[in-house]
Amino acid sequence: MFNLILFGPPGSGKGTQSEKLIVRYGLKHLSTGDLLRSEISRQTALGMEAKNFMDKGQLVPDEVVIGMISSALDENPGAKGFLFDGFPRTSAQAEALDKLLDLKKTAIGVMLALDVSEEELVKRLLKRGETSGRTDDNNELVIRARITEYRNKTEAVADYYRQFDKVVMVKGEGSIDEIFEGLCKEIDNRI
Ligand code: B4P
Repeated sequence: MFNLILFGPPGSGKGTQSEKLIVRYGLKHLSTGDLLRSEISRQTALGMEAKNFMDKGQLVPDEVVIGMISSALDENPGAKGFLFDGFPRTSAQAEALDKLLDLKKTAIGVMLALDVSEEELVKRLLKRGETSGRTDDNNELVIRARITEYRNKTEAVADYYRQFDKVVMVKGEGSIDEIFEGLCKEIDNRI
């Protein structure tokens, strides 16, 4: 089983690259952003709670996302491996993920971290906001708040995996195909 984390700030291309990586490597894609948006569109109690945080550019509470990931792991017992996209986003989430994977006698193989400048992130998210209908993409103040949450709470997650020598930085600017090849090279070296 090969499990990887695709890491990076909001708008760094995690969702975009995940779609391509799961096809090439046959991994199960677990995106907490997609899972939360699905809860919102179905107007569940969890979705309504999450929306309050997401609309302000804040992270959803740890216990909510950890519970969602735990269920998703249980629902996919035969997976060849998992691609975690947008999770873990806090040190508490990282520790919880390690424990969940340990129970399944597996672990994270590598964290691939996409490196993109803040100005490029804002440009990409505002562009997506023109068509996505996502309320967290069409307001520059909310986008900046998401980047601040990333700097304050999420960046430290890379330090957590650095102690186990599992982090690889990958260039996140350039064409989607160029970035994809950079990611594949790192995976092929480890798989
Ligand atoms: P996510 O859904 O994870 O959203 P994201 O970080 O904005 O998206 P992503 O990084 O995948 O977008 P992509 O770059 O692919 O999270 C949304 C919210 O959910 C969070 O703010 C938080 O509130 C909540 N949440 C999610 N997970 C959580 C967790 N674990 N804990 C707590 N809260 C959580 O794409 C961006 C744009 O760039 C696209 O339009 C794309 O087309 C474009 N793009 C991609 N690659 C490009 C390239 N190479 N060149 C030009 N444009 C490119």
